[in-house]
Formats: sequence, C-alpha cells, structure tokens
Amino acid sequence: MNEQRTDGITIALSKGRIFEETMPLLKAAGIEAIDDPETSRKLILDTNRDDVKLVIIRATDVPTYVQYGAADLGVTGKDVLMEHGGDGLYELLDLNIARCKLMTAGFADKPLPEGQLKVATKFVNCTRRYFAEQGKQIEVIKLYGSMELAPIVGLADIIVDVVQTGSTLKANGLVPLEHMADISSRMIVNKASMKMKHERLTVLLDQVNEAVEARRNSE
Ligand code: PRT
Ligand code: MG
Repeated sequence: MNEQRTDGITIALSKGRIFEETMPLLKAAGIEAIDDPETSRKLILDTNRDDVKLVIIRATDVPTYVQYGAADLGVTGKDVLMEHGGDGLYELLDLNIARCKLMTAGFADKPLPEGQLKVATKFVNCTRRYFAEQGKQIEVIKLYGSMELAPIVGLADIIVDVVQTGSTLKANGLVPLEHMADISSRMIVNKASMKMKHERLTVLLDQVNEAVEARRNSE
C-alpha cells in the first residue's frame, strides 16, 4: 500500500457536471484542485492540500473505486448508486447537485404493446426492480448510451434514462412518461476508511455539509 493511500484522503469523481458542481463545495472544506480535468490529461489531480488527492474517473466507476478502498470518498449520482448497490460503502451526504429525474420515456401518441414491453436502458437493475414492483413483464435491452435512439429505430418500446430539461427527449420526438426517482449526487465513503480515518473524514464531511446547507438556504 502506498503512502498516499494509507495517510491521505483520496476523493473519486467524474469530470463534467459533477466536478464543476462539487468543487465549490469542497472549497468550503479548504480543498481546491490545482489542475483542471478538462484540460489536463492527469487522472490523479493534486489539490492545495498535501493530504488530499482527486481521482478523475468515469461516473459509473466511482462506486467501484470507493467500494474497494481505492478511494476513501466519492461523489456519484444516486442513479449510479442505485444501479451499483451499496456494498462496501456508506452514502453519507446528499450534495443536492447534478439534479435530474430517472424517468421512462417514449412516444406521446403511440399506444404501448399489450404483451411484453421492450425497455432500452443502461440502468438495467433499476429498470428490472421498478417493473417487477409493478408486476409488469419486460425485456430489458442493455445500452451504453444514446438511449433516445432505441424507440426511433424500433429497438425498444420505451427507454429508462435520466432527464434534466427534457430537451434531448424532445429533440428526438420523445416525451417523459413515468417518474421513477428524483436524482442528485451523493458523497459516498469506503466503510474501512470511515473507521481508520474517522476523525479527518468527519471534519471534511461536516464542512462540506455546511456548504450544502448554506446553498440550500440561499436557494
Ligand atoms: O457521460 P458519460 O457516459 O461519461 O457518463 P455519465 O453520463 O454517467 O456521466 P455524466 O457526467 O454525464 O453524468 C453524471 C451524473 O449527472 C449522472 O449519473 C446523473 O446523476 C447526473 N445528471 C444530472 C445527468 C443529467 N443531469 C443529464 N441531463 N446525467 C445525464 N444527463 C443526460 C441526459 O440523459 C441527456 O442525455 O444529459 C442529456 C441532457 O439532458 P436533458 O434532459 O437536459 O436534455
Ligand atoms: Mg453523460
């Protein structure tokens, strides 16, 4: 185990909207990135604090890094967490950022087939659970992106995806149908780290939480 892993705090997060919205909250805990992930090719970013590093990875990989302790903390969407499951990690804070909704979507004017529904999504587990709870038989078609295309080309009847403004659906002739869950990003922590680095992680989480509350109150 290297020194950084034992002594420091490693935070896993994805670039793009999660990085942009998380950094102002980390600033309240005295943590500022030295490099910009949009321009740097580095996967490990230094911060102004010697004991804190950021690892920049795909959004869907964040729970895995935290689960196995490759990162102590992570920031990830509730959609990703629901899909991954909670093994090896605690979900500690709702950061109230990168908000969106997990929805089903399809054509506004086309009746759904009587028999088994074909649902295209990257959220395979969430989708199976949701329809099982409703007692509906479905066939899940796993995709890795551009779900909106599936109903247009006849690959699926509906899709399950996260929706923010809805303009991507609209641009592809689709409408949101059923609301499955409200989504925001969460701070997650490795269970062993929480024991071994309890003091420092608690201080950091408290500071971030204060920043979240301050923002919530000013909304
Ligand atoms: O993009 P990549 O394939 O690398 O991974 P990712 O899509 O999982 O990562 P990223 O960074 O795009 O999203 C990270 C997290 O942001 C997600 O896990 C969600 O929790 C959250 N989030 C919030 C969103 C959106 N809003 C969102 N709008 N994630 C994706 N979108 C997509 C949406 O599906 C649509 O395709 O953005 C597009 C624009 O959305 P509309 O509804 O505004 O048109
Ligand atoms: Mg994306």
